[in-house]
Parts: sequence; structure tokens; C-alpha cells
Amino acid sequence: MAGRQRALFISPAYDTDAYLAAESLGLRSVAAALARSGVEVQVREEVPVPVPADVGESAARSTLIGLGVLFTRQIPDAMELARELRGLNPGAHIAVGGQGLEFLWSRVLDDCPQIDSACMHEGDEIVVQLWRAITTGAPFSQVDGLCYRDAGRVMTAAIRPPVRVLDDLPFPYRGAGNGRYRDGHATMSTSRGCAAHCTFCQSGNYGNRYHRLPRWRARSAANVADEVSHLVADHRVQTISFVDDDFLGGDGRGRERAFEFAELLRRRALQITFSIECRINELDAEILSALRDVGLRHVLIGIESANSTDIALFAKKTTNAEAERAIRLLRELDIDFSTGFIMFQPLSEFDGIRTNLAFLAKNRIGTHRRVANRLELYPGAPLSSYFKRRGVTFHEDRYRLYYDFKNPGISVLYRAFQEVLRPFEHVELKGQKELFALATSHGDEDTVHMRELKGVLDDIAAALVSAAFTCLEAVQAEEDPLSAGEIAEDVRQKCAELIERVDHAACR
Ligand code: B12
Ligand code: SF4
Repeated sequence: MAGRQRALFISPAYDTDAYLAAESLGLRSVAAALARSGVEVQVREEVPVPVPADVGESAARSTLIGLGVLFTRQIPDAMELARELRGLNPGAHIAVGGQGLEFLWSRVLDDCPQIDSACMHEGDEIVVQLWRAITTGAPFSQVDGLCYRDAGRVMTAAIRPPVRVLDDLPFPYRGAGNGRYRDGHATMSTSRGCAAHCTFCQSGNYGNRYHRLPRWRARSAANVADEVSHLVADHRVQTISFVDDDFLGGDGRGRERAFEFAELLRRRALQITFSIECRINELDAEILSALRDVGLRHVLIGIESANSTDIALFAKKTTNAEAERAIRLLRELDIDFSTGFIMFQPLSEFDGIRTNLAFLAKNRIGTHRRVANRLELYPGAPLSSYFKRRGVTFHEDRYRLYYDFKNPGISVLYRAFQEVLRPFEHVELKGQKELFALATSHGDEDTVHMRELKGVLDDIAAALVSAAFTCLEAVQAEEDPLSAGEIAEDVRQKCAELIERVDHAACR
């Protein structure tokens, strides 16, 4: 029946107040693969429950409904969507896919009978074969990479090797391209996998366990530049976040590719600003300058820790000296940056936390998220089993793993950083927003205000870390900063003062 031959791809809504709202590239990649084989596709992002009427209508007319689960914390929302969509279309095939499901595929099918199948790892080829199986009645057991239900039992087909040549894939599905795309901002993925094996991270393992391909696979510079050209010409995109785990990966190959890419942007006169994510030991002045000249404005680097115990535990294979050099270079070249930082892990001790705080203070990079961040563990990350062997108690809630710190004093400190220091979160956000407003509304001309505001942001970071040290000392003296009201009162006063300074610097 021609009217039923369509597929709908949906991502669950998430908290876009706390996180950047961006397109779901994974969902749009599988939609593009299916569209290329002639299927009519539709993509709807950030869909809440109950589903809006137009999404419900589209779902009722779809043969395949694909739900994207990028984060493990989205699984319950995806299940709720599946229940509602099943009610709207009892005959549709409902499939889930995405990194949030890694190693949880069969559990999710067991727990949610409304879901028919789960795609394991990369979905570009799976979704095309799944469609064929759905529309021709071929057995799901022939769809490599699929976890599926057969006569009430959850079964797993053979693992499918990842895509070998990424240039062969279509660009993510972005619709007809009439008008300005999502505020002129798009995301792009130019490589897959990461050669590093940080023990807490899913990406180093993601899809890399089952094949003998290089752990970092990349699109060619020309293919990447082609997608940029398409985004600029057809969607009026001005800003691109490259979401690769490691834009400069591949033991030098990524660096070479980046120079070539910069050259192509220049030759094609593509005027964009962009951000990348990479490892700190890959940064040097030459590559950063080349990329800055063609629009690089932000780099996300993973420092993760400054104390030697945790750096070794996380297998970061980087040093504090490398991290400081990267920060210095980025500042010298006036490239904005953010850093991943994990303050707490289940076996944290006070000395390690102290070293971490001293590093944040010295490098002026303290933020509430960095100071109060605790290691999150995902199924399949090698560290999870290590901690279990070390006697760490885990409990699970809605597919997320929680744990008790081995040292009870660390639990007190963690709660204090979370709660007592929370007012800084608001101050930081306000400062960042004002800085962004100044940068965008006045351009580079308003440098006096921007410089003043940047100074205030440095002072916010310093005050935050100083308050964190006060909490640490209190906990080491066996006091609980949460019940000792003076520390919280000092924090409130300091934050009120800093807010006034932010307003002043921003001329409000
Ligand atoms: C962009 C991004 C974000 C964006 C997401 C915007 C958006 N709407 O997409 C933002 C900034 C919001 C974000 C936030 C966070 N993120 Co994030 N993020 C990423 C990142 C860098 C890129 C994702 C991406 O687009 N990849 C490219 C696409 C092509 O790959 P893909 O998504 O895997 O898709 C393929 C397959 O998975 C599959 N597939 C995907 N969807 C579907 C759907 C169907 C139906 C099918 C069949 C197949 C399928 O096929 C695709 C093509 O092969 C990844 C790391 C990475 N490099 O992938 C982390 C990552 C997804 N994030 C992660 C985390 C931890 C977070 C945060 C929790 C961080 C934090 N502590 O604050 C928050 C959570 C936000 C929240 N909502 O609660 C983890 C997820 C771990 C987990 N198991 O939950 C990752 C894997 C990073 C990591 N290695 O730790 N993130
Ligand atoms: S370098 Fe980053 S993406 Fe690669 S394994 Fe480590 S944390 Fe994950």
C-alpha cells in the first residue's frame, strides 16, 4: 500500500534549558540512509509525551517509527513515547537506536514490549535492511546488527561491522532547505570512533570492540567541505559544531586532514564559525592558527582530572603540563574553550580533590559544573567492572548507575559542592549570557565592556574555587558545610556582589 510506505524518526524531548539544543545527527543519519533508498522519511526532534497531534498523525501513517536514544537517561522517555505511539499505530514497527542504549539493547526490549527492535551500534546500513525485512517479510535474523523480538523472545542477530568508508554515506537528512536552519547553527560529524581508551568513556569502546578497522575512521576533507558548502548554500548555516569525539584523531591523520579542510574552506570562500572537540595533546599553535583563520572559535578539550591517581585511573594518557600548554595556546590565540573535568569518582580522597581544585584555581577554569561533577558510569565502560571488584556499591535507577563514595567524608563534600556552591551556577550563567550578548550585539568593537566582563568571569571562577576550598577544610575538620550556615551565607553574599559586577560590566 503506497500510503503506508513511510518512516518517521523521533528524538525524545530533553532539558534544553540546561543543555544546548541541537539537531540529532544520529537520527538524521539513519533517516538519510533510508531516504536514499527511496523511502519517504520525516524527522521530528525533541518530542514530548503526550505527543503533539501532528506527530501523532504522522506516526499513525508510518510503517516504521524510529526512536533515537542518544543518552542513557533518555531511555524511560523513549519507552513512554513507544507506549503512546503503539496506541496510535498498533501495526507499525517501532525501532530504537543510539549510543544511550549501548549494551542495554535486549534489556530495553525485555522491559518495553511496545518496542520491536533495537539497533546495535551504527545504524546507517541496519535501518535499510530492517526496512526491507519489514516490507518484504524477510526474517529479522538476517538483519546483522539488530536485536529483535521473535515469538515473544528477544533475539540478537550477528554483530554488523561499522561503516568502512564514511564518504559513501549520505549527508544527514535535513529536509528541503528553505530558509535559515535552526538559528543558523548546525552540527556535523566528520569521523567515528576514538583511538584513546579512557576507561570511563563509552566512545573509545563504541562499536570498536567488534571489528578490526582503525579505531578512528574519518571522512575526507573534501567530503566534509562539501557538506559545509551544502549547509551554507541550502540552509544558510553560519555556525557549525563538529561533534566528533576527536576531530584531530588518527595519529596525525586528523591533523593533516584539518590543514586540508582549512585550505578548502578558504578556497571555496566558505564563511563560517565553528567548534571542534579533541584531545589536549593534539593541539599546537600551527594547527590552531590555521583553523582559527578559517573560523575556529571554540574547542572542547577533556582534561578530566589533575591528580595523578585519577589521571591513571581514567587512562587519560595526558599530563597537567600538556593541559596547561593547551589552555595557554587557546588563550593566546583568543579561541574560546571548555573542558571536561571529573572532580569525584567512587574512590576519591581529599588530597586528590585538593589537587584538582588547585589546578582549576591556577588555570582560572573553575565552574560549578567542573567543581561538582562526579564520574558517571555507563554499561560497558571498563571502569564499571573495576569499581565493582573494588567493592563499590552500585544501584540503578531508570537505567542510570549511581554509587556510594567509599570514603563517607567525600559524600559530605560532594553534597556540599552540589548544594552550597549552587548559587555560583546562576552567576556564571548570567555572566556567560551577557558576554555572548555583548559579543553578538556589539561585535568586536565593544572590547572595553567585554574585557571588564571577562575579568568578572575570572573573579567568579576564583571565588567559586575559594568557597570550594572552604568546604573542603570544613569537611576535613568533620563539619558539614550544609548545616554550618555561615559558609552558605558567605556564598550567597559573594554571589550577590558578583551579580552586581556582571550587571555593571554589561552596562545594565
Ligand atoms: C552532540 C552531543 C550532545 C548534544 C546533543 C544534541 C542532540 N540533540 O543531538 C548535547 C550538548 C545536548 C549533549 C549533552 C549531553 N551529553 Co552528549 N554527546 C554528543 C556527541 C558529542 C555527539 C552525538 C552525535 O551526534 N554523534 C554522531 C552520530 C552520527 O552518531 P550517533 O548518535 O551514535 O548515531 C549513530 C548510531 O548511534 C545509530 N543511531 C542513532 N540514533 C538512532 C535511531 C534509530 C531509530 C536507529 C535505528 C539508529 C540510531 O545510528 C547512527 C548512525 O550510525 C556524543 C559523542 C559522539 N561523538 O558521538 C556525546 C554523548 C552522546 N553525550 C553523552 C553525555 C554523557 C552527555 C551528557 C549527559 C553530558 C553531561 N554530563 O552533561 C549531556 C546529556 C544531556 C541531556 N539531555 O540530559 C555521552 C552519552 C553516554 C550515555 N550512554 O548516556 C556521549 C556518548 C559522549 C561520551 N562518550 O560520553 N550531548
Ligand atoms: S579521548 Fe575523549 S572520546 Fe576518546 S576515549 Fe577519551 S574521553 Fe572518550
